[in-house]
Amino acid sequence: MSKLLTIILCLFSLTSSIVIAQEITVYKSPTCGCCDKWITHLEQNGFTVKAQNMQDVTPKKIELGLTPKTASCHTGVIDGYFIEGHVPAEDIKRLLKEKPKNIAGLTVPGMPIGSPGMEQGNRKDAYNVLAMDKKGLISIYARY
Ligand SMILES: [Cu+2]
Repeated sequence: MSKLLTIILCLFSLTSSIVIAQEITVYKSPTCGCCDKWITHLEQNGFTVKAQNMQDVTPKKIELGLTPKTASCHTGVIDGYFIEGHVPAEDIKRLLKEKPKNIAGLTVPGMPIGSPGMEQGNRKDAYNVLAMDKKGLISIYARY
């Protein structure tokens, strides 16, 4: 009986932690169309999105250590990491799986054409997903 209970509790905590980890809060302007498209991309990849509309997302970005050079349109927060701009869902999943302790978040600065939520026909511009560490140092996390 107690063994069965342990198994059930384990399964329960496992599923609930997955659900929590997959929930992302996204700060964005209410009129941002590409932000909504990116949210749809995340939802299609299994994330639960809590969208928070605000007129100016800049204070949130500054609070998280983002600069004009590393910022984009919307700002997501998941599991203590920021996700800035049109970061592909795959990279967020990798981040949550690896849980690097020195990384503050991922960013795709600007709004590259062809990134998730920025589709324009067949055009795909090359872009990098950048990782920012807790001291603000940038490294390349993924190339597209
Ligand atoms: Cu955008």
